[in-house]
Amino acid sequence: MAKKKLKKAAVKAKAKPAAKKPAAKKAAPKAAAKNGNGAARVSKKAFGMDGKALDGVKILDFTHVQSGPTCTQLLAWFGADVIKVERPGVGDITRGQLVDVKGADSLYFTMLNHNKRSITIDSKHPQGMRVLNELIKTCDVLVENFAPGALDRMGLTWEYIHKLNPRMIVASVKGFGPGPYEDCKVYENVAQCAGGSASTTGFRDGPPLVTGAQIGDSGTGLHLALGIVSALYQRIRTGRGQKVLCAMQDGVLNLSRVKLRDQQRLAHGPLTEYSQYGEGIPFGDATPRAGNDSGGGQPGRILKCKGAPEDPNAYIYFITQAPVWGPICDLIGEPGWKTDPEFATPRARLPKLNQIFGRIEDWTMTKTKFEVMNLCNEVDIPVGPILSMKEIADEQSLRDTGTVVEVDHPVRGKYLSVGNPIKMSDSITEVERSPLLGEHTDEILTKVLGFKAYEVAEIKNSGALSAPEKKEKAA
Ligand code: CAO
Repeated sequence: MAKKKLKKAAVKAKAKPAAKKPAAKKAAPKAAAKNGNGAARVSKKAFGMDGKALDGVKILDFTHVQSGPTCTQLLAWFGADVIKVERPGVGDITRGQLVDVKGADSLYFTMLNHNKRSITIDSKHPQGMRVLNELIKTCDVLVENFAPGALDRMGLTWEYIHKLNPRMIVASVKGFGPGPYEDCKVYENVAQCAGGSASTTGFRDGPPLVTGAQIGDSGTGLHLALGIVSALYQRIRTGRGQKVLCAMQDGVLNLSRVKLRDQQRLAHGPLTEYSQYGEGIPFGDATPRAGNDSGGGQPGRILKCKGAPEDPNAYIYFITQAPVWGPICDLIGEPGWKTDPEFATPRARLPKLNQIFGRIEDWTMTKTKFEVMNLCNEVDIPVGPILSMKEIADEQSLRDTGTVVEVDHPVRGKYLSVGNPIKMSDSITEVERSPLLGEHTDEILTKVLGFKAYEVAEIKNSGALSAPEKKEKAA
């Protein structure tokens, strides 16, 4: 698509000058400048051969755990130079969490910190602050997800940073936005609950449920990445940085948008596409848990396939979408339901969804989930086989697209990771292993910040870059 657009722009640029020759030289840059950030030329290099989207952008990455690292990993995949600042000796706490290979960084850490460089700095040490000051002057974006107030307590207030580098964008993940809970620390499931997701997930007669997808952490990291690139874009025009804040509660609510839609619909009557409507169960005053009902207004359920329930993933998501009702009836052997007034219309079907899905399940249970998928897709019925993580890990097509990648690590060896899910035709992602703790400290001090050898020695000898235990031993 991007290729098409660029081609169009090039045609436009050529078309104008054809009328009047002397105007030809001016017209091309003008036309190109119109469509965005002022690039005055159209690259002649092949797609994927002209660098990456965020080449030249330097990120001071003060993130830890999951939400912030997800964001900076994406920026790194788009070409930004991400310099991860970690506490000496310990580093990002996830390096040592859920360890599976003794002595190696955990998968929790390695899978969230690809393509970054690591420097260890004690931000509370005067010499550490000296290095941080240089990083602030050099970088374009500071990303952090400390507990509320922690950055200020380090002395890195917005005013301080903005004075040192007016172009710097300061991007933060917090649990809550301004308000009664702004000082609270927040983890994934806290956000899922506070953002409205848990109250609407699960079955009506069971407790609220959190989801396996990390919508609070990774979801908010994604939101923050979009905020950062937008701020970078605005900076081209304004020349100045700005604060970008993503609260995890807000991020989860944004992803639960359709449930706030349903909350408002309740004022105008029952939610007819929810199974409980057909079952005659009254609605309360808040959006209920909908089990596996589809959120888009079309009845849907998860049904057993051949092998269930012994195989916990031998299931398929089946939607009785109105436009494909005919093919569904033919497939399951109920052609009469196409014209029977008791079944022929979506409205007539609503009170009978249990009966209908029961009949469809009788059919799906005679086939594997992949057989059901093939048969349904032949007649354009969308269905979703429940794929286990094992099946996903083995799926060749995901390897082919780089969505699942095998990465080599010097300590743990080969492991699987999720690559960049965003594919761009002119900014190709190469997934590189996560850094060891402090692996790039010297390189960053000298090559990025330009400290002289004697300055590096001074900073190092001060203990600002090493673990306190080591300092004590040396003394
Ligand atoms: N040098 C010196 N000190 C450092 C440092 C460094 N390089 N890096 C961090 N620290 C210090 C901080 O300054 C802070 O010290 P003070 O409390 O004395 O100011 C301390 O380490 C702890 O930081 P923290 O409060 O952010 O970490 P925590 O483990 O107590 O809390 C978390 C973790 C995630 C709950 C909290 O950071 C938070 O709420 N973050 C915002 C929301 C978020 O991103 N949550 C998602 C996490 S993933 O589920």
